[in-house]
Amino acid sequence: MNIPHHRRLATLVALGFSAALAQGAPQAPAPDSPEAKQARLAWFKEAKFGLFIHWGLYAIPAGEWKGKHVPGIGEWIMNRAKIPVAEYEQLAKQWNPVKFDPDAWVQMAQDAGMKYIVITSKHHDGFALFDSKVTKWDVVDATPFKRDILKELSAACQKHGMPLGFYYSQAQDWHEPGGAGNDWDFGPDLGPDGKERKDYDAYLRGKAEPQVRELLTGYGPVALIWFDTPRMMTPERARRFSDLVRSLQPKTLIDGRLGAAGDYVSTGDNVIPAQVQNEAWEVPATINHTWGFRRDDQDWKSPGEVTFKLVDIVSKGGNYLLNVGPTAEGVIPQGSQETLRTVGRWLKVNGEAVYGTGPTPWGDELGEPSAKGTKDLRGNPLALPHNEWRVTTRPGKLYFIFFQEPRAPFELPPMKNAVKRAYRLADAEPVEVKVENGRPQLVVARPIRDPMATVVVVEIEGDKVER
Ligand code: H79
Repeated sequence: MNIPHHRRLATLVALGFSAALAQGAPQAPAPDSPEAKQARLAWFKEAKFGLFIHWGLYAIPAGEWKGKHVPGIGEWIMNRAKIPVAEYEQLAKQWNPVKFDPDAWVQMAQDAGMKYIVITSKHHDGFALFDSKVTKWDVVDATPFKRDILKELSAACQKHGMPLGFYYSQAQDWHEPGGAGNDWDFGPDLGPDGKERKDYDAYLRGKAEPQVRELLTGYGPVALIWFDTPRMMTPERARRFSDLVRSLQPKTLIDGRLGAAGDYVSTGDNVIPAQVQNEAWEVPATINHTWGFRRDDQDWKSPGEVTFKLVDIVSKGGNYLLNVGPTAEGVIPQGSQETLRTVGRWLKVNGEAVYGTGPTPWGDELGEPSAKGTKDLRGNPLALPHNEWRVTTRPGKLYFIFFQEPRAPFELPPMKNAVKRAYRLADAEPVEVKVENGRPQLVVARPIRDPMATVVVVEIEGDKVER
């Protein structure tokens, strides 16, 4: 029954249940209500930094098929090389990641200062990393490894108190005749008339929906479901997934790519918005140039780049979901681990400026629009980013995060609030505040710079910046 919350209350009262209500069994707000959504989002807004894991059979070819280099993102190799299903299925026989150590993965995420993990339960190739009862195309039934990877990872996450979410490709499934995306075995998704040529609903009802049910019933609390590429997701089809998630685990978040509004907005892959966004949002991003492991891509972002992106995103109100692609043996590549662990050491000292903080009260420091009319490749107005500093907030506190030594003294951006005091976050060393022409300045003693970024905490009168 889908009666709006206020109407349901009215109905209950009319039916004479008012006494029971007055005795105060509090009604949970309806899952679609803004209150329920905000409650679900509380941990997510605190977390800021998550680990994305793309792992599947594509880690075996790792960017190469029959001795040929296949360009592009590694997990797309079946599509890019037009590998027939029957041939791709043979990879499962080679899946034996003997070095898979779920505890070590969760420990690494913790060392990196990451507060949640999202793993591919099934990517576009349709292969499930869990023991699914609705298909044999899964890790337990089709491989010599025979271990339910998600079961083991979820146990490790529960042990470490790490929230775990599942990526699930609901629309594309290149293994199934009714799934979207495989035009080399099953023909195009749409006819020349634009009408659907495949029995999508048979695929959705026969595989995708039952598998999402399995994920939400067999693996403990699921922090979020990360749907992707919503091809052919009509509002009705999207609704079937959201109803399933809400009915089985009302606390589970739904990302922004289901095909209907989720709990938060997902930006494009690797796309960081230029300004503060008011809804909860998340950037899915690569640490090199691929999601699934590619042997030829060891071009890891540096710890400094990752730290800048994290702080940039957080100062705009978002979360950073940063990906690693483990090898077919089950190892997270050493170079990506080194970057993440270095970021984690910075966060251990400076995390107060990141976790649970609010966005910048200003925004001018983020950058400026370029000369009138210039657009980027996506048609968005081109921004000229500034990258000297960012600011995050808590009631009564501002965290100025410097990526370059400011040309001292650093004039604080305009606010009516008086400044009480300022100090470096890393060592609590006081920073002198001098008022010049009515504007407070930070007299930053050199050297101010941590090789990554230096945080100066500014305590102000009042909770919020008044401009
Ligand atoms: O899971 C990761 C990607 O596999 C998935 N989203 C992230 C989180 C994703 N699916 N589709 N896309 C991203 C857009 C993909 C576009 C491309 Fe291609 C794939 C460009 C190059 C390879 C398709 C094939 C378009 C051109 C060739």
